[in-house]
Amino acid sequence: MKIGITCYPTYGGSGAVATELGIALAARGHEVHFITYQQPFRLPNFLPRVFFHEVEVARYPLFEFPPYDLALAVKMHEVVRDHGLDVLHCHYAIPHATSAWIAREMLRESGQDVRVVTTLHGTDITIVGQERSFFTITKFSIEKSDAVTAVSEHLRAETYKAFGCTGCAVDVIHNFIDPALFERSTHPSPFPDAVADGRKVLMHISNFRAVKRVRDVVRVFARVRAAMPSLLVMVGDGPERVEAEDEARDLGVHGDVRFLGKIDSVAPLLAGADLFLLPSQSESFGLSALEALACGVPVIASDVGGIPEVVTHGETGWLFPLGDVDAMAKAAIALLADPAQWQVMSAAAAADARARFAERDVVAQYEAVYERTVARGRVGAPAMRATPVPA
Ligand code: GMT
Repeated sequence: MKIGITCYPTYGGSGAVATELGIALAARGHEVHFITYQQPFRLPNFLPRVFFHEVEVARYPLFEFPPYDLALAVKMHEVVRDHGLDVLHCHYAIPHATSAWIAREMLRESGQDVRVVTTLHGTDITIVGQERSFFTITKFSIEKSDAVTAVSEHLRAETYKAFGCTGCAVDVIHNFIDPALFERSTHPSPFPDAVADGRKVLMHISNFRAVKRVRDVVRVFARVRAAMPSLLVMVGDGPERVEAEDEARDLGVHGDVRFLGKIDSVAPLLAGADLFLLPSQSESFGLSALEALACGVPVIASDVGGIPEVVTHGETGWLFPLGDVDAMAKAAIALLADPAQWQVMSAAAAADARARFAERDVVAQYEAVYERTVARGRVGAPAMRATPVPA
């Protein structure tokens, strides 16, 4: 099939998933066209059957906010028209699903059609989509999609609850990992000095937005550091990085915290970690936690959103109430002080990540959605129950 993929190409889980999906689809013989405002960060320069179409937004002094969604719709229309795409797969509903709907309507004018598949990733439903300025267009665009998927059961339930689309068939297709890439034994230790000093390595990876609660990451680490020689590696960057750096200085542990900034390839880093921390306020899935598990790194996280679908409490990690840094630290200390239990949990993490979230199995689920959607043609999505616009 010929598949267009639109996503946020910048550092973040939805862009990573969309890009890895496109690469996997091309490897399976499909033709994949990325339609985004810049090359996705995980997309290597050249791959057979993979194409990149840059969305350019004209600037004009009258525009306080250049209409990216319109420019995206135009590029989608052009790429479908010129390359005969079967499907436009939009990752993150806002504004991608709306742009795809506009493109499909424009194509219809010239007798051409395309199927629109929308994958809901998280804050498009739980935060941004529920903003008054986006709610009705998000609901409309989900309803107009030919197929809708969500990355977790939790997010599907949130979609039904917030947008009232009980008539819509939202499929759950979890995020995935490439087992070969996230194989711990294939990567040399990235922290030989820490290993040599007998220090445990704790890690956090995110886009450092408020929802990730990076201050809690540092607070948990400070308690672990007081109990044993350890190092905290913070990967990524974003608005809360300064807060985390301040917290590290305030708690007197900044000498044992390394802020690496944005790193595209995280597998070599995760292969050197002993524990992964994800104390998020909200998380529809937690791709970084899955990537850690795949590298045999147990995860300590907050018991929120879709995280319990990824981390199995007591088997592949530990889940605690939001903000309970004392409980998180206590469990971290106990695990890191018990090599035998760590080994058991590490092996269970790597095995479970491969059993439930392997690329091969999950990509096949997306292929099945494309095939079903193309074969079925476009049927009107069942009407959604009217739900009040949030105050
Ligand atoms: O929803 C967002 O804020 C963006 C998105 C991202 O690009 O990081 O994160 C969401 O999508 C990821 C990939 O599906 C999930 O692993 C994250 O849990 C989810 N973030 C939230 O729900 C806060």
